[in-house]
Amino acid sequence: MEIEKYQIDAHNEKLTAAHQQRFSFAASENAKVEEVITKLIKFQIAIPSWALGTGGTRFGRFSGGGEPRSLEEKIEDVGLLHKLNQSSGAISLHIPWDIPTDYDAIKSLATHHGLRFDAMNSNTFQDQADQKLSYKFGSLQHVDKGVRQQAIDHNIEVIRQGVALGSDALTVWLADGSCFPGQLNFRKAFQNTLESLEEIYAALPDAWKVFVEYKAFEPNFYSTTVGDWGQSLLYASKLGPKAYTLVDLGHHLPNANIEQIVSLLLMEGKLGGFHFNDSKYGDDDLTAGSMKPYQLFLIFNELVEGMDAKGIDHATGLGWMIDASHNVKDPLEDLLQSVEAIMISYTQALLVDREALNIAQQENDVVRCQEILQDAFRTDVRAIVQEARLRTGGAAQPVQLYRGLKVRENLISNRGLKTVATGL
Ligand code: AOS
Ligand code: ZN
Ligand code: ZN
Repeated sequence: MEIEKYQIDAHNEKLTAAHQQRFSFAASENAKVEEVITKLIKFQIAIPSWALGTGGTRFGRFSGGGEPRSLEEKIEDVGLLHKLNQSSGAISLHIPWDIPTDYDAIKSLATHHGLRFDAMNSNTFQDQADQKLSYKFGSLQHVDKGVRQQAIDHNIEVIRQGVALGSDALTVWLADGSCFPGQLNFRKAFQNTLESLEEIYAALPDAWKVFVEYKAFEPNFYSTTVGDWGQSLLYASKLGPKAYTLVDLGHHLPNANIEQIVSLLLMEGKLGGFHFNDSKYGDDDLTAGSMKPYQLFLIFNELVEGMDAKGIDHATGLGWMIDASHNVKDPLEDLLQSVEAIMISYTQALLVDREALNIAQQENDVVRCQEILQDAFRTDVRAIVQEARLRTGGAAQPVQLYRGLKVRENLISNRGLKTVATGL
């Protein structure tokens, strides 16, 4: 199914008067509003192919229905999101779940929907049916060079596929680690992983980047070989200038100060990209901004401050992506909510009075510092985000229109009720 322009126009028309009122108030309150809107229009957040279907837990999975059954249908789904919000102009593929059969056809389908291919994701955390050696005890860290080589070759193959699609980055997330004390020699595991990553790094085309994603725990419960930003930064530094750390918001131990991590990685020129999501306990992969919106704002505050200090373009300087899983929500509605939450936090961060904050910091005026940050955080910027969306042809209220057009019902009647999309 496709959403037509006239449907968006009809929806927007009904909401124009109310929006105009809210937007003119927001504009009168914020001198920077036009500058902010220009930045919002450029800012695009990639959608991961594996977040388009209903996920599950080890206890079960409840199909939502109408889920994409092929790469083509995944691209169509992201196309629907982008039509509605004009901020989801990229898709991130996962190999081998999304291997294209016809590269040109896939590329032109993506172009038709206004999408580009974001970072490619390799998979050495599962055994595939036709696979010779098992990843049960790790992949790039494995004690057996044969297993390591198989995982290296897979990553190089993923780069090759990414090149064919016009992507320019590889994200490596490893499940490697150990479940029990004594199982692993930490130093050997690190060195094996580094050597394996070096071989993958050597296969990167010139303009490519590799993102090393870290995660505190799960599926290994005692140690993870890329367990935190320190370890990721160590790999990225040893590998060279094309290697960066990727921050997934759900991959920290409870209460970690993620905004400080982000600030320092940016300072070192080693922050590569993001996986946005939210969590209460661990790697919950919940809707961005659904649990800790203030944290999301504080992260964007550091991003804006750090990127501006270094003259890095907000839209293109880092890889922006969602990484989520949906057990109870309609995945497309959830992704619309995530993108909205990200855009809101970004807008609020753009509104922070930087000059005043600098002065307050210099004067150790702690109270004033907090006032300045919270003044931006407590500003209702929804009309500003909506204005940016309207100016690019998006829907005033994406979730409302999605429901009004009965998109899910349509997808179910086309694809069926009992569907399974490959993913987490
Ligand atoms: C796993 O926990 C990581 O967040 C990965 O980034 C991601 O979910 C996975 O690579 C998807 O296959
Ligand atoms: Zn992730
Ligand atoms: Zn994760």
